[in-house]
Amino acid sequence: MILLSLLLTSFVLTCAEVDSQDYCYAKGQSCSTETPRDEKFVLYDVNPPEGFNLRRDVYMRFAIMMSEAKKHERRQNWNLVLPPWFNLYHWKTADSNKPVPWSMFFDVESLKAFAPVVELFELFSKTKRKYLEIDRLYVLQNFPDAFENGVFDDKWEIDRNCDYSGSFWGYKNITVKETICVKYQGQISKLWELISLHSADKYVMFAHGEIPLHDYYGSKTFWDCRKSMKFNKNLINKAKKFIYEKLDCNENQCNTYISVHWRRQDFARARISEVPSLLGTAIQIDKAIKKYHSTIDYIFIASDAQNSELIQLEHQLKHLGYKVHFYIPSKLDLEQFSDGGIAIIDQIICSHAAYFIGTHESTFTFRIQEEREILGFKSSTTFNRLCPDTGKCSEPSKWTIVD
Ligand SMILES: Nc1nc2c(ncn2[C@@H]2O[C@H](COP(=O)(O)OP(=O)(O)O)[C@@H](O)[C@H]2O)c(=O)[nH]1
Ligand SMILES: *[C@@H]1O[C@H](CO)[C@@H](O)[C@H](O)[C@H]1NC(C)=O
Ligand SMILES: [Mg+2]
Repeated sequence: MILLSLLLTSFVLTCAEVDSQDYCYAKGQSCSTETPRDEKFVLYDVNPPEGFNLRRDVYMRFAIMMSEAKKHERRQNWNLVLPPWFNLYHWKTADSNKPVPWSMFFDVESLKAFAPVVELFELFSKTKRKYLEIDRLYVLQNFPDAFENGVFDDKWEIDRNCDYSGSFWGYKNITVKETICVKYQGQISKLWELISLHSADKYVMFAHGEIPLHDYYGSKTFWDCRKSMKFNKNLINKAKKFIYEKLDCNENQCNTYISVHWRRQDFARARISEVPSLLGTAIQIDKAIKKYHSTIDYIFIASDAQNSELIQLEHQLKHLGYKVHFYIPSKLDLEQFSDGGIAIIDQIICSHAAYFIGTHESTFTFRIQEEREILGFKSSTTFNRLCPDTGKCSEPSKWTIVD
């Protein structure tokens, strides 16, 4: 009898809990003090000279921060605005002076399944005003000495002077109520301390979004976010078609070709001690194939090198008996995908190769390595680098997947 009454009480209690929740929903509001309609937005911008692939990592830091916010009742109404791709330094062809939405390169539905993100144009269509007024723009800056007293502490400090070096992606109708300069170092989640300084703010922006660091680089959440960064379908299809037609493979893990990311331009000029010469590149590729995949004779090369250099490298490798492939976009491809899309197609093709050799400390290479981890390649086929012709050649860092 006692047991039965105990059971009954707990049954009644459970019902009561369900009831009170239903009540909140029925009244069209969540149980928190704020209504779900009171949406708030974080915008961010990155140091203008930074390239596409570092920006992809900065996105992950913010996306993880916003996805984690969903676990806090009082942060649930925050969204992240995807900063348009604008005026990228490495994009030489096409009209790069127009802001490009993320859907051009990524599967935005997939991004949204990981974190509450919106494209800037979606936000525009939500605002009824003629301009978008940002409540607070925090311009982040590094501390002059990151290791004050010998330690790297997470900290921030309001500063007096600074400039916003960006241009709001070229939009003249974005304005700012107040700009605040902040010296900042450490994990990105500390940005909530800044946000809470003005709790009524609806639009908050951070300039120099590359300064805050990942809370946990390489964690499971990191990889969940990374997996959600699927590319736009048209880019995937284009790359797969090339792999099928030119490299004779119809699977995710190909055994018909090896791939190389041969970063040149500024790397060949300013990082002489880390990258090989043209001839040195050919010799190293040949050695790696002989050692690991002596039956393969297809080589795919992704590069930002000038045509004249590519022709020479191709010549060297052909001389050694290989069949060399580049993805050379037609005029139409270039119009459809733009420089940014072409680079992604190069990355996808590199990702599916039996064996990959990258360039030391290139974020373009890092993103290919992550993609290969997601595709399930053995790490030994992925974390390989081109070495300088002479001198030290350190092992590449291995960031392996956490499922
Ligand atoms: N198509 C193509 N573009 C490349 C390649 N390597 C570099 N680039 C271009 O140069 C930029 C390099 O900048 P970034 O993305 O910051 O990578 P990182 O400088 O190598 O760390 C890329 O975003 C591309 O626009 C390549 O192999 N193929
Ligand atoms: C700002 O201008 C762009 C066109 O330059 C327009 O598409 C956008 O809707 C405008 N934003 C707002 C908030 O009116
Ligand atoms: Mg770069």
